[in-house]
Amino acid sequence: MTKSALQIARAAYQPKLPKALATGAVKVVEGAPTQSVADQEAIKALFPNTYGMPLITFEAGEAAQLPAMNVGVILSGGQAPGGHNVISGLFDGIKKLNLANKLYGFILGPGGLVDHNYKELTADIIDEYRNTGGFDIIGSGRTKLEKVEQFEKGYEIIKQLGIKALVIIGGDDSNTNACVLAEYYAAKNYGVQVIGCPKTIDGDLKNDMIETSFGFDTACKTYAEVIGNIQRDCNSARKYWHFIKLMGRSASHIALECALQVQPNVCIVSEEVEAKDMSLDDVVTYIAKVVADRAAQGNNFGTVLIPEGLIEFIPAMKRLIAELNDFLAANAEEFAGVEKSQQREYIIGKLTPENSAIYASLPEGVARQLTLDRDPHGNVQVSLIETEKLLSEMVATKLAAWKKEGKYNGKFAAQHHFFGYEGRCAAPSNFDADYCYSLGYTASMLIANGKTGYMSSVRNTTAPAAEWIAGGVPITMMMNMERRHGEMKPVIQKALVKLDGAPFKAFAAQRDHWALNTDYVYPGPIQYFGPTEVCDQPTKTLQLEQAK
Ligand code: FBP
Repeated sequence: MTKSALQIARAAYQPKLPKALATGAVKVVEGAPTQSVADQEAIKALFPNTYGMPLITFEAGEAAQLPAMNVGVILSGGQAPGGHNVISGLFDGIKKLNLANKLYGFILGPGGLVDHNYKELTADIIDEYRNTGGFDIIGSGRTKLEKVEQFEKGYEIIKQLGIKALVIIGGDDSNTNACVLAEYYAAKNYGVQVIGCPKTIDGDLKNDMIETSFGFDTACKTYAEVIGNIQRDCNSARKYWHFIKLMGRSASHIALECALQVQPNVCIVSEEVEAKDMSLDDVVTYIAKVVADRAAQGNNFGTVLIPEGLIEFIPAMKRLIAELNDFLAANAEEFAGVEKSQQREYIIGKLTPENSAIYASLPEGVARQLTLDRDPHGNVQVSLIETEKLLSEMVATKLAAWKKEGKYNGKFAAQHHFFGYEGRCAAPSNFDADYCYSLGYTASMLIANGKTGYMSSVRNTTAPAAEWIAGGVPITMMMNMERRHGEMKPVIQKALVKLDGAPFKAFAAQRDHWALNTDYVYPGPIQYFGPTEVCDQPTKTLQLEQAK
């Protein structure tokens, strides 16, 4: 494999570990028993073997040689920078406990466990992937591990390979499934432990004990670099408005973090749109107003950040999509028989007046998207809607109307961007390289101490890595009951942007200033070598959340 100069130099980087992990073995300090965040009785009844376990913190212990054990690892869901370091930390952790320990990787996600598709991860393989981005060491997949037959199929290969514990690296859904699996194996007395690790660039798997999910740091820094470059271009040519959509299936953490890093003219936060019951027209009017105010100062350029999940947070759009889903499911044949050129009018004639008016106001392409490309459950695939184009087209229409009324006198030309995949496999920043390696190493210690149903936890992450606190959090502690596909299910609570949280408040306090003034920040590329204040800064979100 040909490597870049950076890859070669970066391979030698030794990730930093919390002090407690540096000696190899650890002393376990147990805290008080825990409760789930809500619905305690229901969760307790569903997880009788793994509910109520204590929080765990590790302190430095005596190096010890433990009996040999084998461990399995799975990468689940969307890629996030640092996955390879979780695996290398896990590998180094178990090898430190006993050189005979083996690590098996299941191929292409949870499906690899069910289909018995695996490979042993030897030192040679691990060394190829240290400090690199991507999940390609074993691949990832989105198969949901939720059925008893899958658990049993998995157990067959686990037994065959003599695996003592399985580490599942995933987001909220994958860790929910890890918890269900841990409970199942515990109830069956199979002697198989299951440990989770918090992954997702979306940043929405976090709580008091899990300060951040890994990959968020690198992904946001990668997007912020490119947005910064666009802002400099925009401030040089002074002729374009850039509409930039940012990944994040549901929560707006990525857009908010990027806004804090680059100080754009506009950043929409979906959670605020929902809380204020804003309509699509309200969002468009807000952006158009900023464009018009800047134009009045002679500035016909700017940047607008848009979170990927926005559409589903606009209450009126949510209602329109719900009615469309039902209508098209019930009238699929009739709709298919309508001439393409007549479909829009046909839909307008069928919906309730409120939804019909919203549908009629949508640009042609978006309206068509809402009636096409449904997923296997019959839902509109909102992530395929080009929100950045939708908003800029609607802003253009509004500005044209204002021009006629003499309320606006400027030029509006838009450019569109979508940043998502560009950041998911970037080489992990120092923060993610260290954090992920520590999470993996922590998982090995949870396993060595016989724990199951725990998520690997590394806290105090705005301090230098040596002062980070490693330990474990019972996954049941993060759970509540939510309606999914018509049934109440135990799930890990998704962490959306809190409007009373420090990151949003910091943004809200400055956004009017950023809107009118060109006060861009240009973060530049992630630096892997150099002064600590350049290379080791955590996200603004973490810094603001943890500021005392
Ligand atoms: P995870 O929640 O699995 O970490 O994935 C997050 C994400 O990157 C979202 O930001 C994005 O909406 C989605 O995955 C894209 O999914 P896919 O990789 O299947 O295109």
